Amino acid sequence: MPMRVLSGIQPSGALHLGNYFGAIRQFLDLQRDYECHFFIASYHALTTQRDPATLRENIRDVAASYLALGLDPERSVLFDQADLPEHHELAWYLSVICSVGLLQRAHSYKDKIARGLEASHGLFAYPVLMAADILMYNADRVPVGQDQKQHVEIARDLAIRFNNEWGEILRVPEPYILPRSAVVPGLDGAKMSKSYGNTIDLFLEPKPMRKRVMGIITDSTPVEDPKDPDSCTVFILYSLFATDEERESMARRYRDGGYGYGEAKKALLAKIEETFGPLREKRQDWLKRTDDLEDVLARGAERARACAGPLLERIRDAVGLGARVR
Ligand code: AQP
Repeated sequence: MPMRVLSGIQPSGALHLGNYFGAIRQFLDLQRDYECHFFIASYHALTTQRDPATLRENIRDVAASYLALGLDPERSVLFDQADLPEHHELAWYLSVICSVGLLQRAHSYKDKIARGLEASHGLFAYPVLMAADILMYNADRVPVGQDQKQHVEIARDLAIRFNNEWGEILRVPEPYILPRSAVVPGLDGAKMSKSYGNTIDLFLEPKPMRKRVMGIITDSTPVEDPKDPDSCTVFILYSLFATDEERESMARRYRDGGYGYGEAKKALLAKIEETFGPLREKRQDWLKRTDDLEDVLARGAERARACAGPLLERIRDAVGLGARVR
C-alpha cells in the first residue's frame, strides 16, 4: 500500500515562517510522491478562538494560503476538519482507552495552562482528537514541527492500544520532522508562535514585513567585530531559505567581522520577498474567489469521507457497535 501522509494547521491566525518551514514546506515535497491529506484544524482552533466571524475568516485564510503556497487539490486531499464530524466518533473510541496520565504528561497542555489559558476539557483532550485526525486516514507519516512530536507519539500509543484491544485495524504513524526546521525561532529567539507575538507572517505587505525583519532581536556586538552565526536568529532564519553556498558565505562574513546585523537582515528580507512576494497576489485572488474556494473544500471533504467512511465502519464493527443483524 502506498505511504500515506497527513497533517493539519489550526486556523488561529496568519500563517508564519514557523508554520511554513516546520510543516508546509514538507507538505509541498511530500505531495509529489505520496497520498496526502492536508486539513484545516478548525475544531482544534475552537480551543482558543471564540469569535465565530474571525474563525470563519481564518479558515478561508488557511485554505487560500495552502493553495497559494502550492498545495495541489488534485494531488492531495485538502479539507476542513469541520466538514468531517466523523473525527469525533473515532476520538471517542480512542478516549475510552486513553489514560488520563498520558494526557497529563502533554507539554503543550501544560504550557498553555501556564500561559493562562482556561484548563478546558477540549484543551486537555486535544491530543485524542489529533490522534483521531491521524488514525482516521491510516497515515504513516505526519509532517510537523518539534512542538507536535509528543502529540504524534500519543497517536502512536493510542493506535497500539486500540489494535491490542480490538484487532489490527489502525496503522501506527511516525512523526516526520526535519532537524534544521524543527523549531523555527521568532523575533525574540524563542519558538515562533502566534501566542508569543513574535511571528513573521508569510504574506505581510513589504513595509510591515521590513519592520518585522528589522525588529529581530540581536546582540550588541559592534559591526567590525566577529560574530557567531549559529546563535543569531537572523542567520538561522536566513539559512532556512539559503543554498548551502549562500549559507556558508554569510557564516564566513559573520566570523570575519565587518558585517553588521542590519546587512544580514536585508539579505533575509530579500529571501522572504523572493519566496513569498509573488504568492501574495495568488492568495488574495483565492480569497476573492469564495465560491471556488468552497468548491475545493467541498470536493476535499467528499474525498476525505470516501477514505474515512469505510475505516470507521470497520472500527464500529470491531468495537461492537456495527450494523445490528437481527
Ligand atoms: N516555530 C515553529 N517551528 C517549527 N514548526 C512550527 N509549527 C508551528 N510553529 C513552529 C508547526 O506548524 C504546524 C501548525 O501548527 P498549529 O496549527 O498547531 O499551530 P501552532 O503550533 O499552535 O502554531 P503557533 O503559532 O505556535 O500557535 P499557538 O500560539 O496557538 O500555539 C505544526 O506542525 C507545528 O509544529
